[in-house]
Amino acid sequence: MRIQILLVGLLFLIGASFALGHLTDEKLQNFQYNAELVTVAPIVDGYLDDPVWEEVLPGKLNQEIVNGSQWYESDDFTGSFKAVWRGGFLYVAIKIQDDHFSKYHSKPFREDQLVLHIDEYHFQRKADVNSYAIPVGVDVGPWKAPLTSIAWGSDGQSCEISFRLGDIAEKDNAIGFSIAYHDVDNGHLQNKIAWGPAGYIEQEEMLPDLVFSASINPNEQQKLIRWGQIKRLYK
Ligand SMILES: [Ca+2]
Ligand SMILES: [Ca+2]
Ligand SMILES: [Ca+2]
Repeated sequence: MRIQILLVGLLFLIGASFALGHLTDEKLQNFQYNAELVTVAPIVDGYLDDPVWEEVLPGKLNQEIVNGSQWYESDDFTGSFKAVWRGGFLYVAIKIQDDHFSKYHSKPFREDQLVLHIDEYHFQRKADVNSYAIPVGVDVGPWKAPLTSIAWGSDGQSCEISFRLGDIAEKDNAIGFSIAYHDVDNGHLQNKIAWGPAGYIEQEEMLPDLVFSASINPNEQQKLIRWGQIKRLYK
């Protein structure tokens, strides 16, 4: 009987320390976006009409990272992203809706911003060197590597971004990745809404994973090749 109590106590202690010490890591480990390999890269023009974007699932921006609560889609803000890879490049498409677009006027805290982290060496930590503060609707580049280009649609509600990652963009490899929207309405920062696991907050230094996956089927490849050729005729 005493042994049983001791064993139960021991198991409880192990369980508690694991849960307390690894809670966030655990959630992050189970939280990732799979970017799919595509045969023809999307055209980085800000318009998400490339067929590749129809084939892949979105990651939703539904975590408020100032207070750590779930964000529900609303007129105030709704956003999502998709990502694919091809030939050493990662392509990210972002769709946002905002009731008040506060456009770029060189005052970072008075404008809507996308804040991305891309940790290509998978240190899994946020750092200035791997973060990008991107004003909505304009390309204020040049950007530091590995970001190579950004294009916005004319309404400022969609954009495409490419990152040159070379050998890092390889099947089953993982990088640290995060994406957040800083929503300024009527001159005031209202919310920061991110793609992240439940309970994720801004102060959390760990980044979720983006994994390079490959499971394309040949029929889709045909369609994509045609689309790439057709669209280039009009460029
Ligand atoms: Ca496009
Ligand atoms: Ca808003
Ligand atoms: Ca806004």
